[in-house]
Amino acid sequence: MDKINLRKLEALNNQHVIKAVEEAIQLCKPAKVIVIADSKEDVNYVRKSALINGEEAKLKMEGHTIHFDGYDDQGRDKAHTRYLLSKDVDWGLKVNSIEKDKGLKEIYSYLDGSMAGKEMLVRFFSLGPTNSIFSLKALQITDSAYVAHSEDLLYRQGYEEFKKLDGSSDFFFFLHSAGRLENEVSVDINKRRIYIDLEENRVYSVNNQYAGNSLGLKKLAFRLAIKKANEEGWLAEHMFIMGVHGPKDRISYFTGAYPSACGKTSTAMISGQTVVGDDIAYLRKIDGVIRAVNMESGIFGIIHSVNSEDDPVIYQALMTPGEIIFSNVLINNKTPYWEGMKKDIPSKGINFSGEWFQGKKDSQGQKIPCSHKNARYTLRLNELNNIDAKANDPDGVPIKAIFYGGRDSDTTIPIVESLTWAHGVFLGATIESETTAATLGARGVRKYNPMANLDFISVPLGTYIENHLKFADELKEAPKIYTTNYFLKDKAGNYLNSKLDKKVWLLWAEGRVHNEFEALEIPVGRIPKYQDLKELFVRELRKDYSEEEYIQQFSLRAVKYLEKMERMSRIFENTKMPAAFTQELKAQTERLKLAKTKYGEEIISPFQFLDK
Ligand code: SPV
Ligand code: MN
Repeated sequence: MDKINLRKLEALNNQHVIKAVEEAIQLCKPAKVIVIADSKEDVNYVRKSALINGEEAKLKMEGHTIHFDGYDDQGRDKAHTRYLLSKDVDWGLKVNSIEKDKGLKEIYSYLDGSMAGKEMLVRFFSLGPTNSIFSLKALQITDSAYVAHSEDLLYRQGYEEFKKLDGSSDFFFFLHSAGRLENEVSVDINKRRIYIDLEENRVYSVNNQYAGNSLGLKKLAFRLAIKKANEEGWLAEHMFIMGVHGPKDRISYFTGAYPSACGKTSTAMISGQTVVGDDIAYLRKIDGVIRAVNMESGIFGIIHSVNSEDDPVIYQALMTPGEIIFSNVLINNKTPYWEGMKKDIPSKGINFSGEWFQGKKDSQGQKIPCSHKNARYTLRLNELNNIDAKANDPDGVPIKAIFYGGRDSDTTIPIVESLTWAHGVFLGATIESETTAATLGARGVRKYNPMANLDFISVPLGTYIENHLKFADELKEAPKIYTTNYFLKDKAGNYLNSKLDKKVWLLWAEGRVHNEFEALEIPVGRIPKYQDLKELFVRELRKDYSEEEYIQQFSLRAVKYLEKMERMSRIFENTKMPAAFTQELKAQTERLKLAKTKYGEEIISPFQFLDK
């Protein structure tokens, strides 16, 4: 490290930072160390480095670049993401962990010399708006300029924030090395490891580039934040935050947790609404009100099926000059193409498999699509024309409602309001979703995913749920809680709803929050009344909504729901859960059984409940 860089580091007056950097240098043995502060020149340096070292290449449109991850590095590697534990923990769910000394020894051996001949970038970020009591601080060390550049787009600058630490060790630390590269992608994928030290608030990640594995600040910081939040009585959640625009300029802020690829970003981007964040929220109780901030300031979004009809705001941004990283899409003539963009796709180009041509097959004989299903775009929220005016407010926004969205084809009603806060926590804790391409492994398998957070919960499940239950204590008014399911199908396998219908569910909930609609109480919660939806469909989508559609979508699939309750009972059988949670599970099961007996049907029309 030369004098200039050393001085930058010393100006922070923080021995813990210096020690972390020194240890990383000793271990990774970089050729050079560059400390990046908040200045434009420093940030520019990172952007340029990614182009010079070939991790990114310029595209035709000004500011756009392409980055490729390795063929086998296209999603989060759950199998090799582990907690380092020095003692046994009764998690109450399946958690991937490794004995700490053993894990450290292994990952140190992979990090040893991993930056030889490369440049080490030292970066400081704020997780959440600057000057905010919500926010945490993060030190990222990486040899990947792509990683550091992505974090510029996704997080707020934190060098000046670190000065405010006053020498304390209250920051997260992330050490990443892409490892050995060939054609600019990590090649030692069999040695890809992501190890999380919850005791030291540190994460080590090696031999990978896919942002969900490599960017410390995304899902890795999130795991550390969940633990911290639990200890301190706030919430760190896998949630969007959005401004829902009701009648007469009224804005009600909602958050929503959805497993990967279940409609979280597309809900946050519903037309006519404004977005605060699309992935991770920090929530606190302030003066009896739940307020939330986006801990990020950009979007790392799935590009598959983004097109001018279904995602006009994002599509528009992707077609406009501006700082955007495309990853794992098809490039032809320096222009990006992807599946589902509803444009003609060239028959050849470069994609995540290298030279690509229409009909190219993988080693299993499967056709390789032009873009990976988990191909992504990375951009700052302020590139979007629907960014909310309060997106960077250090006080956050007051939350009126919480959505929990799953993905199933045959059980959950499109939108249901919880009966109480505790019932809402129960609904969130029992989300199921059919697996998608955002993680490596088989797709379409139904998986239980509490609060869409299964992959990230870093405290015992019972403790995590207890923290949620307690969060409504001492509130002036608890937010209403909803579950959604955009993925119901008919017997022939066709979706029962169009992609746009979620706008109606959202605005119905916004009206409910302000006591503008009545609801129908059924065993699993409260659902909309037909007449209200009919009017909303005309108002919002100029669409005639028939009674048949309503019955198809909002009937109670009692047997399917009971099967789900059974699955949940089995899951929680041997888990220490809060009494209130167990009570909700029992009560909902009873209500379902009663209804099944009373109406004598497997599927009960909502109109039957109206008649009661
Ligand atoms: C998700 O998969 O939930 C994402 C992308 O938001 S990742 O960075 O992979 O977590
Ligand atoms: Mn996510």
